[in-house]
Amino acid sequence: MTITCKLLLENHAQDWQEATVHPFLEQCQLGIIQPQQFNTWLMQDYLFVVEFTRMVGRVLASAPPEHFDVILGGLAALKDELNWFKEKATQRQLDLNIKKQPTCREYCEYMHSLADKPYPVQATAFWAIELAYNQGWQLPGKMPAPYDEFAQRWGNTDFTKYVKLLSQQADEVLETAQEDIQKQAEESFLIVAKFEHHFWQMAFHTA
Ligand code: HMH
Repeated sequence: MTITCKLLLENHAQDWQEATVHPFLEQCQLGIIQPQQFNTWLMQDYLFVVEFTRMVGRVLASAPPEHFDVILGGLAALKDELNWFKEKATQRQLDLNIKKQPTCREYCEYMHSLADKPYPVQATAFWAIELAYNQGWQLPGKMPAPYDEFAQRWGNTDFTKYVKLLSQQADEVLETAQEDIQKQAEESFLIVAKFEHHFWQMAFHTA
């Protein structure tokens, strides 16, 4: 039996719920998140996205040319996103020249380690990382300003379509992957889910 993105979500519904439903997001939706906690998330996520961009560059390097269109679209969006993060940090007078918290650092190290994995594993992790933010920012429902802008960035319908394309590309290569590679893809899904859960939690560990 072949693993698919849909089956991963069904078989690990609890882990995925913890990755995408968190008091941080609920407090954004209620407009009661403490600015210091929001800013902690924002700065750590900028540092994460820098390393995530490098990971996507490595995914491109492993991908068949038929997958380039979607991945290059993702990289173009990341170019915009990195500039947007810097704008948000300037508006909030935040210094992005800070250290990564342990969870952020470990997550970035994990993304680096994916370079040594077969492409189906990389494609599955890539999809899971994007889906976590797509669903995480969408699930709470409409957010008040200034958080609506953040919810829109990852929750908008184009981003949802992009994540769907990522799942199709992952499914396509999982279908012909050997069993142990499928197993590794499943492990990477669970590792991403764990890191995503801890990443939200990091907002409450102010440095
Ligand atoms: C922690 N996961 C984390 N940050 C992000 N920006 C994404 C996923 C992206 O899409």
